[in-house]
Amino acid sequence: MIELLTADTPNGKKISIMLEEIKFDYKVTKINIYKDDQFKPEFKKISPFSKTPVIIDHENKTSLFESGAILIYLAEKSGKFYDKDQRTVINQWLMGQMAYVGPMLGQHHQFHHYNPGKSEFGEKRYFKISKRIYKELDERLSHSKFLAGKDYTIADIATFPWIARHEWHDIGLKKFKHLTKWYEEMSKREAVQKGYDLLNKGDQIPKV
Ligand SMILES: N[C@@H](CCC(=O)N[C@@H](CS)C(=O)NCC(=O)O)C(=O)O
Repeated sequence: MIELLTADTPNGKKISIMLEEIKFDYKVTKINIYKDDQFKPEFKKISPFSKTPVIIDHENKTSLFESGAILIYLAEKSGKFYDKDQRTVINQWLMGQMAYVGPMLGQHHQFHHYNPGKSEFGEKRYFKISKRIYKELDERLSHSKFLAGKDYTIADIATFPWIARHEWHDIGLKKFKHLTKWYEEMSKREAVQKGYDLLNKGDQIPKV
């Protein structure tokens, strides 16, 4: 059994979507990052940067932090969404999500959604970078069905929950027709819908 310790955020939803996709038995333990649960000593033991998500694989008593590393672990364990012959390409799109797409959109959330009016520089900077990311993903998806090629992979799973925050981004997802097509295709998947509702509260994937 896999225990997913997380807050209900895009990084957490990556893992619940993956667990639904591979049909592993799992349970979610909620970490309340707004009440500093992530800094508790027992959590820091398995998450040295005090970040969610983390998983514990109770079958072999292994714990993992960093959502990209967790996706790779689950993909290798299940043999799904990480084809051996495609790994060079999948890794690039996965690392790009981890190092660029997620952190930049995350900053855009901070300045534009949570703290508007506090820093003109921050708001402008991350708005511009976020628009650029939409354009770059749209361009990639104009000639590739999924991010890493013709198959749905962990790179798509990692990116989807960030684009699912499109209403917060105020960029206008529908202006990006290839990104929209990819988003709508992924939204139709039952596992994506179930995993998106990480805490079973009835959370629906935002429509375009
Ligand atoms: N690169 C990390 C980022 C994780 C991350 O930023 N987690 C946030 C929630 S989405 C968090 O735990 N924040 C609490 C804090 O920084 O104190 C991953 O992808 O796992």
